[in-house]
Amino acid sequence: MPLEIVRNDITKMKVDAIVNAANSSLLGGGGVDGCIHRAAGPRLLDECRLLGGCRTGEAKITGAYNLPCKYVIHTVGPVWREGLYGEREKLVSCYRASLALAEERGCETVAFPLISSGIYGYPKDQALRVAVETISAFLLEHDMTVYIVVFDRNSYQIGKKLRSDIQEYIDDRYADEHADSEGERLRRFNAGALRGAAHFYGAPERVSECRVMPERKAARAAQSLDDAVGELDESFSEALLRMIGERGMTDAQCYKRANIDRKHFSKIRGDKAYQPGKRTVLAFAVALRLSLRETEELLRKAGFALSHSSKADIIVEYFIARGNYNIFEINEALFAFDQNLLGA
Ligand code: AR6
Repeated sequence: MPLEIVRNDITKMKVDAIVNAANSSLLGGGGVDGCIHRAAGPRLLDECRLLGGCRTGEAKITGAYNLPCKYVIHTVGPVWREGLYGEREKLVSCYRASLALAEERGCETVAFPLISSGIYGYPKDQALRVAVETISAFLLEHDMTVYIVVFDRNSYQIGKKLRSDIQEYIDDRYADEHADSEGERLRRFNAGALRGAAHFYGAPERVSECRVMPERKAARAAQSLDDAVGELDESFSEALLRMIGERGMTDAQCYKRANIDRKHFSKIRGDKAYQPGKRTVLAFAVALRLSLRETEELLRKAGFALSHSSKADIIVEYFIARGNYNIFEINEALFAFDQNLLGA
């Protein structure tokens, strides 16, 4: 997946490059910088000494020594001073400079911590916003998988207002669904199963039509099965390609907006009967800016439905209902609520 948010210790990431939130001396320090130097071993400091420091907003690259990655990219974030001294621009520049270096070295996978959001005091929700926006803009033009690595729950926050809005939206829907008694759920399940069975075997009048000799009945059943199979609806992949065409989008525009990588998209394109996961379908619904009704239709093509028993579904619904189709913002919110992200 091109942009993923994960909870981990960045020194454990098996990627081509990890990014270090360093200081301008590049000679080590506390926070993630301290962790990286400890895990890489003293030869990292030896190499850093040769670099002559680094200015705020810029980046330099070294080997990774004992770390499981190939490179460490050292960047120096701004110290937060109430946002009055161009901190945002400098932080954007850290991400851009680091990604440019990673690309120059042919890295396909890169992991970032939330730069400046610790000792340098950048408010965490704003630091995350800058990271997500800058990385996702880069990924619209480049093929790379980028991880934002969040160390612990407290170091990850989306805006308070967004969180409480989503929470309210979930409470209104999720709670209803889960307040049902066991008996009521069973009743609904049975009703659904009966509807499914009726749909599968044919409507009641058709059933009565079938009062014929057993062998004729079998022949007719076989024939209708053939007919039914021959009359398959448009598949998920056919529908997806049609919708991309109707919107005048290129494939790349679509899979990038869906946070889906090129290889995964090629598989879908090449296989008419491709069976996607639900999160993949939702990712495309977002990329195609589908309404809730259209989203339901696309989900149905793959055998799914939006469910108020799923927090993730309600969160996606929240964004679609508001016409917010930014997959990266949606993923930030999903992550904040401990749900799997959309995309591959
Ligand atoms: N893995 C992932 N994230 C981590 C880890 C880890 N192992 N450890 C901390 N974080 P900070 P800054 C998170 O303070 O604000 C150093 O002394 C942490 O929770 O490391 O840019 C440098 O030498 C926070 O969200 O970096 C500089 O002097 C984020 O990483 C100064 O700190 C960044 O926190 C740089 O300060």
